[in-house]
Amino acid sequence: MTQLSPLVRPIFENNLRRNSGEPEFHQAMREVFESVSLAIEKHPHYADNSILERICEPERQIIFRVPWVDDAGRTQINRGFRVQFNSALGPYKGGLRFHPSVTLGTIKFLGFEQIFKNSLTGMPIGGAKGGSDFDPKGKSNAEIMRFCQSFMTELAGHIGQYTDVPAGDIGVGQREIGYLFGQYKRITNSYESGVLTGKGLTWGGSLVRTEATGFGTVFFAEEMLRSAGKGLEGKKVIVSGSGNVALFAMEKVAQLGGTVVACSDSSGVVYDSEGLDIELLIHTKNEQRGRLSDYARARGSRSEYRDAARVWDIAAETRVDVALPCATQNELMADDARTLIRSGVIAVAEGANMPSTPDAIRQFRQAGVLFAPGKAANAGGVATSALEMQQNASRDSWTFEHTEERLALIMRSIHDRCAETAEEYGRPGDYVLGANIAGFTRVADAMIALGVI
Ligand code: NDP
Ligand code: 2IT
Repeated sequence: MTQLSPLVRPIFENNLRRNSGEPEFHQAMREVFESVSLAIEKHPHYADNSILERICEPERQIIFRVPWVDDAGRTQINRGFRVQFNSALGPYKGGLRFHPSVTLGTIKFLGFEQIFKNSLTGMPIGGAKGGSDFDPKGKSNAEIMRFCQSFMTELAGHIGQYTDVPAGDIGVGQREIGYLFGQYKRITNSYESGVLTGKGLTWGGSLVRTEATGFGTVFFAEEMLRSAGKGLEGKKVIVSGSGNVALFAMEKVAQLGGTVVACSDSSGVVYDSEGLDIELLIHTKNEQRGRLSDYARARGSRSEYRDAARVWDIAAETRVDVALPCATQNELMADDARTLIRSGVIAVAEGANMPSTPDAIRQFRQAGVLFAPGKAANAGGVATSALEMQQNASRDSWTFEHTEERLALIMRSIHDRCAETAEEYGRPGDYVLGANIAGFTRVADAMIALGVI
């Protein structure tokens, strides 16, 4: 691990003490500190008025009990979270994650990343994240609805179109946003469309929001490849996960002429050396709420399902040009990075939040692999959420083509902002450094302007 500069080390060490038992939050902070120390060296005023200390301290953290009754009539208890991290640039904005692994530390790492990601979009949105340790797997539709209603009964008092605008993340898609929005509307007796994003098209949603994170990740990968004189056309790609982000990343790869040969879920991997049938995959996952094993069954002998396998191991058997980790944090480790590098990988773009461990990123950097960190590459989701808010505010709805064009432009400008910042700091091609510094300086400038609050 590289030593942190003395400019930021005492702040980081103090933060470790004050946020004990939150290793993912520590990891996210450390990466930002490594980059931002260079910005402080160059522009010392960024150390004034404890900007870095303040940026690491959430403005508000809400933790609440979520009681609900299951189909057997038993009372169940979960824990709900909303961490409103930073509102210097606009109302708090960020998703809700429902997964049994969720802790306060998980939500803090995600909320912290969201500050810089939202800043990079250039749009007026602050950073937040929320969620629950509720496990949606195996729950009936009625149980999901009762849980969402109970969750929103508590959350409603803390959000609003000018205050905090949640959206989806792992385990929270359009169905959950629907139940959450319904309960908010009922509690407030007001049709406040802009309070949540990721809504359905007939009740205030935006075209392209469903596809946006995956599409945006692939737009970013394409920009990165283009800057190296290459492109996705003809490339072999593997993707981890098979949820919202992964599915639409795969769709866009196929549209741009690449071939996705493997993807995964938490149970296993599907591998098809000729390319996955993306349409069937989307149908199986989204229409049937099926698993990858169901897809493999429907696809027949053309695809191979490997129970409990790791998707990155596929790179040991076949050439892989591009990897898109789109499942969850710390899912791509140093050994996986080495496997990918040996396979010939030239680009990695993170659709998930912090999917690569610091050791894996170091491997990619040393091997000269183009590497796009999640806070830049997956920003298309939240950027399109901001476009949904714009449409809600103007009571308008845009066409698919117009909205996708806006998304593509935003991803290009994020790419260029990261690349130019990396150049400016003497580290051309270092998208991690570029994303962290460009994200940080915009928030820091606003915080300085708003005074010590
Ligand atoms: P989904 O719930 O739609 O899909 C998650 C996928 O990842 C599923 O295939 C799931 O498998 C797999 N997965 C989740 N947790 C684990 C785990 N602990 N181990 C192995 N596999 C796992 O979520 P999204 O696609 O929305 O989110 C994926 C990632 O993208 C997350 O990191 C999220 O924070 C990030 N992201 C999402 C955005 C969005 O707009 N939705 C925007 C930006 C980033 P299984 O079904 O078996 O659990
Ligand atoms: O991690 C993310 O950026 C998201 N889950 C999307 C957040 C949003 O508000 O659309």
